[in-house]
Formats: sequence, C-alpha cells, structure tokens
Amino acid sequence: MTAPIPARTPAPAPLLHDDPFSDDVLADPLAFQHELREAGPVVHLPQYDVFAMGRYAEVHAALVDWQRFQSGAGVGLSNFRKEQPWRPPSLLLETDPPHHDAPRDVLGPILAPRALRGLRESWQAVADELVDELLSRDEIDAVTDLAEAYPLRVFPDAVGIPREGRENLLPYGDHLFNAFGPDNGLVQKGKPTIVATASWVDAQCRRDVLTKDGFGAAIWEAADRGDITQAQAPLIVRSLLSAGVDTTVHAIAAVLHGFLTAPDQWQVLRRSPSAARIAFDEAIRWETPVQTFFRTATTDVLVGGTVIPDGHKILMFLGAANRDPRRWQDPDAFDIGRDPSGHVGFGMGLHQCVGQHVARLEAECVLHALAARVRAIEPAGEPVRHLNNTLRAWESLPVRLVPA
Ligand code: OVV
Repeated sequence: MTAPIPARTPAPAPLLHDDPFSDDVLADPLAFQHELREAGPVVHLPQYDVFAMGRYAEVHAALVDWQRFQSGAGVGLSNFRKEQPWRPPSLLLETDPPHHDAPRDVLGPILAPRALRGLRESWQAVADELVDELLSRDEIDAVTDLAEAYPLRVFPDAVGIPREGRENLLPYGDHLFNAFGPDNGLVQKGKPTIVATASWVDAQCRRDVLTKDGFGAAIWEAADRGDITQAQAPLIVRSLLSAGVDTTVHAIAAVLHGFLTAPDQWQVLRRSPSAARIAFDEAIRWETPVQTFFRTATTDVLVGGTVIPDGHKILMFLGAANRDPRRWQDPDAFDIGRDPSGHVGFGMGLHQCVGQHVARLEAECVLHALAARVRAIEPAGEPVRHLNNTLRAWESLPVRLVPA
C-alpha cells in the first residue's frame, strides 16, 4: 500500500529584519536587494508586517496577476481597506478592472507613439538648444541643469498647464513617491508644504486652466465624448502631473550616471546614436528609478511554498528583480549591448507605465543632442544621492561635457 502524497504544508516566509526604507538602504539598496532575493521567493518584513518579493520570476508573475495582487487598496504601504488615503486615489494607478479600464483606454492613445510623432521635432530642437547652452559652461550639474531642466521645458507645455507655479511639480512628485513608503522622516519633511502644493496641482487639472491642444485638453475631450465622466477627467490629468515629471527626471539622471560609470558605453552610443532607446531602457533596468510598488493580496496566495494571507501588502521590489542574476547576465553592468526588454522598471501587465513612450522620447532627444556634440562625459565632483522612499534618485551629478 502506498500512502497518498501529502500536499506540501505551506512554510512560513523567511523573516528579513532590515528596513528597506531606512536612509542606509535607500542610499545604496544593492546589498538589501541581494539579501531579499537570497532569502527566498517571498519574505516577511516583520517591522511593517508586509511580504516582499525581489526575484524576477515572482515579481513578474505577481505584476501580471492583477486578480490576486490588486492595486485598488493602494500601491504604497498604506492599506486603503483600513486607512484613509492622503489624496483621492489615482484612477489609473490605484484601481483595478473594471474601474481602471476606461481611464486607461482614454490615456493610452493620448500618450501612444503615434500621438507623440508631432512632438519629436520640437522636443529635439529644445534638447539641442539646451545642450548647446550647457557646452558653453566649464562644469554643469547633470541633475539640475539637464535631467531636471529638459523635462521641465517640454513636458508641462505638452500637458498644457500655465507657466506660473511650475516649481511645485518636482516637490509634489517627490512627496507623492515618499508617501508610498512608511510615515518616516522623508514623509514628515514634506507634510508642511504638501497641502499648498497639492492644491496647486489640483487647480492645474481644470479644463479652463489648460491649453486647447495639450494632453490635458485631450483628456477633457474624452469626457465630452462620454468615454470617461467629467468628474474623472481632472483626476486623469493629475496622473500626468504626478507620474510624468520626477520619474523622467530621475530616469534621465540614471542614464547619464550609467554613461559616467561606463565611459566605453558612451563611445558605443556616439558611434550608434540609434542605440539611445536601448540605452535608456538599460538605464531603467540598471537603476530602476521607481524601485518599488506594493500590491495587496485579494485572497490567500501561495507563492514559493508560502501563504500570503488575504489583505496583506506585498512589496514588489522592481529594482531587485531588474538585477536578479537568475534572469540577467552580469546584472550590475550598465551594458547598452544587452537586450534589456522584459525589465520591470515600467512595471508589467495592465498597469505597465502608460507614459513610457513620452519618457523614451524625452530621453532619446537628450541623448541624441549629447551624442552629436559631446565626446566625453567626465565626473567633476562627488555625486550626491537624493533619498526618496520609492525613487532611486540623484541630488547632484557634477560633470564636464567635453565637446566633440
Ligand atoms: C505611476 C504613477 C506614479 C505616481 C502617481 C500616479 C501614477 C498617478 O496616477 O497619480
């Protein structure tokens, strides 16, 4: 007689005591990411009573499984089933089908490659002009002078908001991305000003404030057609102003930092400027500007022999998955010769970054302008990290642009 094979009893998840939102880990997350991947396919972080995943296979699988890993309870640590969100939830980021579908179906075509075609020429001219300006200076800060300056020159115009008050955009995004993490010092630091900043952002989403030809106006036209409601339109415009500035700033900083650490790769790009797109995606993989988002289990979910109980938050470590040696050869190398496609730096599945084509266009314009004019990008001082609970970011990257 053979006994039936018993179903394997779920084992508790390994515990990880480090705080992924501590200053030390935020300043240099690679050691934590390694520990997280090695500890197992899913671990428990007792400090926050959340689960965490850092391996590519499990992160990817969870991102595409929106039924069991929902976004509607928030994609930060805060659980909207139990806690009041600090702002009205995003109709794109913090929602699930079916509510997610109409906003996504409206915004997708507005930000699709075909719709952006008409922007390339003028966006390239702005990048050319900016890089020409910078070449007249001995040293520049690649963060403020380039990675921030360029998106701020093109993106708010494309959305169609007025010039006045644009200095609120970066602080708003910085706080928003901090607020996906725990209520630590980084969040506390933003609280005194966020009400004023957020009300400015909300005011820019009104139809009468927006130009007639921008992404914002196109969202309001969708409300006229009845594809979304009049009440939804301003919140979808808010998503552009929330997710469209800091992300591209830090992504452009990441690709410049990549070339600073791997000067040979700059020579590869100069010889083949058409590699700019791949270089940008490789930087998104390698640096992963949006390091983490949470999901919430909608039922008891078995992952790698561990049960994640219904209602628990799961920290999806996109940055760790993008450097998982189980998926990537020599993951720590910034290598524009590799195929970075499949990285989860823009997410994966139905929430995958709707603005990724805008980000790629901005980065391509900047890289093309540089590749045509700059023989070398040399360090000119100590790089300084900018700490944020979600973003892997730079405060300052002093560089010298050597003219070609
Ligand atoms: C991807 C992302 C980040 C932050 C905010 C939003 C989206 C939003 O939709 O508001």
